[in-house]
Amino acid sequence: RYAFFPGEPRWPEGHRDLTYAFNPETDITDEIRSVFSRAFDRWSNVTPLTFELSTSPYLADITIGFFNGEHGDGEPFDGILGTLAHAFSPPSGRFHLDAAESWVVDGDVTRSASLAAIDLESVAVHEIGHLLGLGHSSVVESIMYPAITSRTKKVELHSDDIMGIQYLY
Ligand code: TQI
Ligand code: ZN
Ligand code: ZN
Repeated sequence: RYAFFPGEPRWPEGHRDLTYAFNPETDITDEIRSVFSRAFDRWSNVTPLTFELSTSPYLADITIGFFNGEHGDGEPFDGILGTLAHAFSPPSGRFHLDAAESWVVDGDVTRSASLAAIDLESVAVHEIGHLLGLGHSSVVESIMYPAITSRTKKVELHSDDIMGIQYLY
């Protein structure tokens, strides 16, 4: 079943139209932008929340960036596999991805040549759940279940994810 962070933090009532921006130091392609846009849409489809791309990482509620190793928050990335990404509970809005992963942005991850290939959209949907206040679920099929295998794609919200997010919003 779904879970929350201690104290059930969430984006406040008067702040349901959220903006997100990419760290300007990373080169973000149109394909990467559309992966994140699809991932945010999955959550906005089932909540009163909206997500709009902003060009200013200083003003945006949510900032997204790819980093290698130590990147200033005391939770260094570890190279290929291991930790893939992390996101902090509301209202932090920080969403970091390990630049060392073999991210599959476009195309079929299940047919990737790399055994370590990780589907970017699958990780984005999971991390956005954390950004909105969901912890890990015990339901194996849910997006918030804490396991992902390389070369798999899991992007559809499960009824357990939807019940969890609709409790918060
Ligand atoms: N990153 C962990 C995660 O997002 C970070 C983490 C560990 C965490 N414990 C936490 C975040 C508790 C919030 C609360 O779960 S990860 C998965 C999953 C990771 C893991 O790189 O290990 C996904 C990233 F769920 F599949 F295990 C994406 Cl989808
Ligand atoms: Zn970080
Ligand atoms: Zn997680």
